[in-house]
This record gives sequence, structure tokens and C-alpha cells, in this order.
Amino acid sequence: MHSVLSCFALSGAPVSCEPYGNGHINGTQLVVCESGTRYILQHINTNVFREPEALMRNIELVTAHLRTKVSDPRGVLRLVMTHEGLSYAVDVGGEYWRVYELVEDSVCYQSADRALFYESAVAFGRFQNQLADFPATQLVETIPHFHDTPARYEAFYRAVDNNAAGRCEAVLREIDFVHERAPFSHTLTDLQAAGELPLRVTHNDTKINNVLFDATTNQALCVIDLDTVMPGLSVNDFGDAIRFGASTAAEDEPDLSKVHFDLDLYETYLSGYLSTCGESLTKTEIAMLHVGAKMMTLECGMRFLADHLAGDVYFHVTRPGQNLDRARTQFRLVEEMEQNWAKMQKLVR
Ligand code: ADP
Ligand code: GN1
Ligand code: MG
Repeated sequence: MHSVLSCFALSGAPVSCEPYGNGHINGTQLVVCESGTRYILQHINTNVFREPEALMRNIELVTAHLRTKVSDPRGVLRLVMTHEGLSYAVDVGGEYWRVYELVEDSVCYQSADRALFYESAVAFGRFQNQLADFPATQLVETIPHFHDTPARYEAFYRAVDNNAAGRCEAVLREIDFVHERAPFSHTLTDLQAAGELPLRVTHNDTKINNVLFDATTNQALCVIDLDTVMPGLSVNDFGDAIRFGASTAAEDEPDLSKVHFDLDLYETYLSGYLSTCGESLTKTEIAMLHVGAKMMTLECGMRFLADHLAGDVYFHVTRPGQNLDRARTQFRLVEEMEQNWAKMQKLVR
């Protein structure tokens, strides 16, 4: 049992603490107390999140704001405070931890059918709307330049130059694939710089496994994984959800013949998302949604490939070559988005 648990005001003595979930960044554990009450214990990855105290302040502010908008107690994540009234604890080794109440009778999906995908779109659109009146300046950028795709290109080229794991030679085709698309990478940041895309409070990690669903009704309950909630672009939130959810295969599927971009799922997400936040988006934001989809898929692919080249130092891996497989699925999706570009654009119109 992790001794850090004694710092938190739990409902009773913890009796078990086991690894839980499928996240790539933080370590998540399920804690059960003798009362039966269950909690989520998370180790905050401070290699990724350099300012854990500021990050926790963000989450406190955002969840407090969301609580003013949501009546269902399972509709917002709830932090458990420490006995000192803090939202995190630091252990003897200097590691940061936090505890959430477990959202009971909820389920988290790694992939979704059409109905669930639609529900997740409704949830992320609603999340966007609920935070529309939150002053973005109060939030710290927990990872600076997180979805700044041109900056991701620079980091990618550095990873190629460093070739830290000696893997470049074997992936020249993939490196070329990224390089050929460098001019595209500026599309959204240029529009933002020109004042044509507004900065909003966004989630920035809108995978379907960052939504909890009601275990009985399959209705979306709660948006989770709030570490990257910070100022960003709405089209990137849309795009990241498409990248993960409008694929016919898992993110790390090694058999590329199974990986396809599903235009019907794209349309499904589009209609769910616009049903809850369409009214608050500008014309340019809506017109750029398909660009967000390709941008996030390309960016994520190059992040996976850069990490493969660096020796798997950022994204957790459970087998050799997993980050390369992840990169390849993203590039396959990008190619198929390019083949479907006119249709994707027509659907947003
Ligand atoms: P990561 O950043 O590593 O993806 P998440 O915050 O998304 O971490 O949590 C990992 C997994 O733990 C989620 O996919 C979900 O299954 C589960 N989880 C996280 N928070 C809760 C919660 N409050 N209630 C129930 N399950 C949760
Ligand atoms: C990471 O933590 P998790 O698994 O929800 C990553 C996202 C990537 C995603 C790819 C902070 O998300 O940006 O899109 O993996 N989060 C961070 O699956 O880098
Ligand atoms: Mg997650």
C-alpha cells in the first residue's frame, strides 16, 4: 500500500491499491477502503508536467467552475484534499500524488461504437461550452506549446538529429512522411496569430478514454484527465478526438491493413460536437475543424515517432516498437484523411 495515502482525508483505512486504467503519462491506481469507498490515486509525471502545484491549482479552479454548471455529482471530477487542505501530497522522494473520488457506476472505453462516440462528442462540446466564460488567463500552461505543431516539428527534427536510440536508419520513410507535410503544420498557428482563431479554454487530450460513461445507460457522465486543460484551440480538441476515435483500429495496432479513417464516424462526432458547442464557435473555427483533425493526427504521429527515436522516454510502452506502431497508425490515418479531404471539408460546411 502506498504510504502517501495517509496524507489524504479518505473515508477510512485503505485495504488495497492496484494499478488501473490505460493512460500513457501518469500512473493511476485504484484504492479501496475498508468502508468500500473507492478512490483513484494518481502519481503526477513531473518529467512531463514541470509545475505540478500550478497544474493542481488549474484543476481546482476548473472543477470548481464546472461544479457551478453541472447538477449531477458524477458530472465533475472531485479531488480529495489532504489533511492540510491541499489537493496534492509530496512523498519522501519528492514525488507528487493526488486522489480523486472514483466516479461510481461508470465505465471507460478504449474504443467506441457510433453511439458512444456521438456521446463523447456531446460531452466534449459541452465541456467546451461550460468553460467558455472561464477566464483563460487564470490557467497556467501546464505544458507550454503543447499543440503548437510548428514547435513540435522543431522537436521532431531535434530527435532525428540526436538519433539517441540509433533507430533513424530504419524509419527513413516515416521521417520523410513527416517532412513532406511541414508546410501544412503552420495552417492553424498562422490563423491564430492573425486573430482569426480565438484562444479558448480547451481540454487538449480528447480521447474517448478521457470520458466516463454511465455503466447502465452509456450516457457520457464526466470528462476526465484535466492535466492539459489550458488555453488552446477548439479545432484541436475536435481534431484529437477524431484522430483517436474515427479510426477502425487501436492507436498501437501493428497490422496497418486494419487501420482506416472512418468518414462516417467523423461525421458522427462532428454532429455531436456541434450540437453542444456549435453556437459558440466562430465561422472560421467551424470551417477549420477538418484541418484540426489532420493536424492533431499528424502531430501525434510525429510525437510518437520522435519518442521512438529518443528511446521511448515520454509515452509509456509495454512492448518494443510500440511507439513506432503508434506513429504508423497515425500516418495511415493522415493519408486516408488526405484522400477524403474534399468530403471532410464538405461535411463541415
Ligand atoms: P492518464 O493521464 O494517464 O491518461 P487519466 O486521468 O486519464 O490518466 O486516468 C487513467 C484512467 O483511470 C482513465 O482512463 C479511467 O479509466 C480511470 N479514471 C481516472 N479517473 C477516474 C475517476 N475519477 N473515476 C473512475 N475512473 C477514473
Ligand atoms: C497522452 O495521458 P494520455 O494517455 O491521456 C498524451 C496526449 C496524446 C496521447 C496519445 C500529456 O495522453 O497528448 O495525444 O497520450 N498526453 C500528454 O494517446 O502528453
Ligand atoms: Mg487519460
